[in-house]
Amino acid sequence: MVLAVLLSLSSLAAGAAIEKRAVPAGYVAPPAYPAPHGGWVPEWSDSFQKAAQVVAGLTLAEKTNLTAGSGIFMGRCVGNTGSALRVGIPQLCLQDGPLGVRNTDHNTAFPAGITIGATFDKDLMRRRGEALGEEFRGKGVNVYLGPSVGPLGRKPLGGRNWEGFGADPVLQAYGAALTVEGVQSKGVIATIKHWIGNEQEKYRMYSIIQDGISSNIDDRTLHELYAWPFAEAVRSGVGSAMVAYNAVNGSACSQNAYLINNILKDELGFQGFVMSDWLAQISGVPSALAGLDMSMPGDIHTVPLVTAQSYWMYEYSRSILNGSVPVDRLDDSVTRILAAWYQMGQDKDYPPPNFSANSQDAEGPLYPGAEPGSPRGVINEFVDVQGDHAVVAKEVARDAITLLKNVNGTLPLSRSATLKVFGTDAEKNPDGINSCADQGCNKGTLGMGWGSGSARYPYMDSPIDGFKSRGANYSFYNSDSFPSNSNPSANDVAIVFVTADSGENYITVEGNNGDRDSSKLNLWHNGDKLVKDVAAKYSNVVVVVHTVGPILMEQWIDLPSVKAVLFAHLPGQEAGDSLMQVLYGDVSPSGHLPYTVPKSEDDYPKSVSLVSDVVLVQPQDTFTDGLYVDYRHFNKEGITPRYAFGYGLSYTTFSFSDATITPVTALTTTPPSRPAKGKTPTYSTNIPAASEAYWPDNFNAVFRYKYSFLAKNDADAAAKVGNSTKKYPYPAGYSNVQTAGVAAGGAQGGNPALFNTAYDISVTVKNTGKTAGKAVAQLYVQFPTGISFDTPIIQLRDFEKTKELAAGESQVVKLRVTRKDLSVWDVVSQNWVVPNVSGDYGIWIGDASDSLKLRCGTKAATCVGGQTSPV
Ligand SMILES: *[C@@H]1O[C@H](CO)[C@@H](O)[C@H](O)[C@H]1NC(C)=O
Ligand SMILES: *[C@@H]1O[C@H](CO)[C@@H](O)[C@H](O)[C@H]1NC(C)=O
Ligand SMILES: *[C@@H]1O[C@H](CO)[C@@H](O)[C@H](O)[C@H]1NC(C)=O
Ligand SMILES: *[C@@H]1O[C@H](CO)[C@@H](O)[C@H](O)[C@H]1NC(C)=O
Ligand SMILES: *[C@@H]1O[C@H](CO)[C@@H](O)[C@H](O)[C@H]1NC(C)=O
Ligand SMILES: *[C@@H]1O[C@H](CO)[C@@H](O)[C@H](O)[C@H]1NC(C)=O
Ligand SMILES: *[C@@H]1O[C@H](CO)[C@@H](O)[C@H](O)[C@H]1NC(C)=O
Ligand SMILES: CC(=O)N[C@H]1CO[C@H](CO)[C@@H](O)[C@@H]1O
Repeated sequence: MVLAVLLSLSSLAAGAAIEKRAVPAGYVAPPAYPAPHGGWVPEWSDSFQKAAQVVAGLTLAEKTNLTAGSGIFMGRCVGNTGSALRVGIPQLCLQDGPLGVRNTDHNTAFPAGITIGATFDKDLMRRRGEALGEEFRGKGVNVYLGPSVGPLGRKPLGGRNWEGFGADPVLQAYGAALTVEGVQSKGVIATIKHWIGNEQEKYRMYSIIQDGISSNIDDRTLHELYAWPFAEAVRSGVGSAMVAYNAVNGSACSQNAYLINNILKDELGFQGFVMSDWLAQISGVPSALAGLDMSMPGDIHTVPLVTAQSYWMYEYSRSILNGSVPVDRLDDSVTRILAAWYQMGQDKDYPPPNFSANSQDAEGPLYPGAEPGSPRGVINEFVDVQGDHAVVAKEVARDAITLLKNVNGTLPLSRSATLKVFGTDAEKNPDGINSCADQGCNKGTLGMGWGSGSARYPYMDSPIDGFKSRGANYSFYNSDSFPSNSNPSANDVAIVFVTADSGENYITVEGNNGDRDSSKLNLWHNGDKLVKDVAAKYSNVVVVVHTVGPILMEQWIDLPSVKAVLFAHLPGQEAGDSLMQVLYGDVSPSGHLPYTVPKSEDDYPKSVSLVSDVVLVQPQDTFTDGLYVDYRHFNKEGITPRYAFGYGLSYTTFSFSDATITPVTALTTTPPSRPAKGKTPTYSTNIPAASEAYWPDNFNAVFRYKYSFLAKNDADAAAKVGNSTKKYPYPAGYSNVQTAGVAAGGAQGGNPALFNTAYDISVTVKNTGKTAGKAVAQLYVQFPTGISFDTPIIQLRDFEKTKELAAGESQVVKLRVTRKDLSVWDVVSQNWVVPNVSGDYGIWIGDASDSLKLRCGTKAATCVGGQTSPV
């Protein structure tokens, strides 16, 4: 991210003025003040009490020290807050990324978010989270910078979709909530990110020359799609949230009061702390008033590294003394941060960091950002945190593998098959598995995308390793061009490995600036040609795809010799044996697509194309597609995709039968009224003494390090302003009176009645084939006809994976729909409403979004099989 800023600085045209391009008419970023105090839900009240007691005894400089990072590269972790050691509060270590501890060693490189999404397995989602939690804790990380659910996956070319769980809010929600629960069960604070609308990489950041892209999102779409997974993460008690780089409705997410104060902290009842993405903060006072609680990494966004400048730290101390930020706003931020720390039990025996995100050396500069001249010391203890996590990592990689085509039982392979293996993706990067920083290249087996969401591989179990250890009879042609010497013979099975990659914007890979702006939806490295060339010479071709998201397969998918196709997604370090277990039939594949695979890029609405070619003005990205993202769009427009969302074959077959639907909580048009907010800590409104921020005598300051102290003169001058008659000159629309809260709120995630089960559904899943396998029961809701809200034809609301069922074996799977699942967000009443309480909702069950043959109706409370799928 730093690099991006420096690059834009170097291309700064002298004297160029920033032209404002107005957001389209109607999109507004309304004021929303004050920031709600945290601590009002019962689950957090003990932690808030403990935190408030500590905060009451802190000096001003200690408080502001805890709300910001000490600067980029100013400690072992990617983010390091200031401390208050006088009262035993250490610096907090914040570290990327969603799939493993980034930039270190002896860690597990887990399968990416998109891969766990493809398992549709809630138990695995949680167990992967627990393993991640153990690793972050083992390295001494206080705050895990994941999971990511923004981007949602609106743009198929978006660079970071693979960090999240799939292009559907409910799939994202389960991925997020279960990851949060798993990670936090180990005492690590999880971070739900990026709030919100960060759907493309290009133009995401504010710089000297250009404002970050504005995602213009209407209120209903925000609630029903983009905020949905955040709400579920909050409901799981997530301890922190990260705001996105971009703007929403023209206002930067880091200081968008409506988004942070009104929606996240009030309506969704978020009790933890809100941090900025790295260098996303663009102002001091406005971001504080808008509800930001922590500035990361502490630098100003325009010239990091160059100076000790910060929007907060000493400036925050100043703005408290001069009365520009009310004292209770700072107190609330610090209390939220410490409450999260207590909530996870980090006050007891939490290890300090024992790795360096900046260096692989054992010793080196303690503060690389202060070089030359940083004090030196031990920076890496090389602690092995892998435990037995390779087991769950491999299970995820294996159970995500999605079989899309399998003609005539080509798969599983027979043990004696003669294999010809093509494509560089089958074997490790010859330059070294970690030779590209942050995996910023696509060379060798693709186990993850690039950027801050990456981790180093401790090893890479490649597909070739897998073939070797199986004793397969194979020849490998380590090239992405078809070789002339492969000597095809009729019984050979050719296995072709192909990829599509993407990542974060600060690295460009093969012309792709994070987003797949150059490759588009095509395979990389002329993969289409390789598949076609192989298919021209071999009659049994299996294609294995490692991909960040949807690709175009039209050039070869229907070729008669392309017999089988598998998406292995992004398997992390466990790419080899996980695939072998599926290829050779130790297990049946059980992954399902976490997005739609189109036939053409034109299948998508124009509005989800990447915004490009914007110079100096704020790029505008207006979400006119509304609710119609991914399969919701294809269904609405009647476009048949190549493979539908939720699709995935097995080596066996399943039936879904004997479904039941049981009303649990009777519906009403609007939910019962919310519980009142509980008591929150009370804070003094008196501006503290200027002396609380004075530099201590003889303080040994680190060069460029961000401190919260002010020179005596500066502090006194600010205090003089604060003590003037003009108290609190806050912005227009500002109020410092805490509110009772909006109707749609009331608990973590929103009004608790929203999550009441409306109907329990059960279905018998039977393995009707000859081999063992796991099925995924997917539940989609169809709203009743005749309602006054336009709704997508079907929407995923629940899913459950069966255990491995032997041939002939059955399992009764339990699913449910909540009040929220049957509601729409009414922008007028600002509440979730059930559009017709006595309406006949269709609750459709099947194993793909386009294969739903079992319908339960809410009106008659009966279920009928053998139906025509609604899409
Ligand atoms: C964005 O503008 C739309 C249209 O006026 C409005 O409904 C929505 O609430 C706004 N969202 C935010 C986060 O300000
Ligand atoms: C702020 O944190 C830094 C880093 O731990 C520390 O050196 C400094 O003394 C702290 N300031 C206060 C006021 O405690
Ligand atoms: C108070 O200090 C902050 C931080 O330096 C500054 O942005 C703001 O303008 C100051 N307010 C007044 C009234 O001087
Ligand atoms: C499947 O196998 C049958 C019998 O061997 C053969 O007739 C048929 O052409 C095969 N189908 C395809 C698509 O290869
Ligand atoms: C591998 O397969 C080829 C072609 O079927 C065969 O000639 C050769 O003997 C096999 N090698 C082994 C070690 O089985
Ligand atoms: C604030 O101002 C009042 C009167 O203007 C003065 O009496 C008082 O000493 C001042 N307090 C501080 C802390 O400067
Ligand atoms: C609500 O659903 C019931 C039952 O299907 C139907 O009779 C009624 O007309 C619907 N009301 C509206 C306003 O659509
Ligand atoms: C398990 C282990 O070795 N933990 C170490 C991590 O590093 C800190 C120093 O920062 C040590 O105190 C821990 O013992």
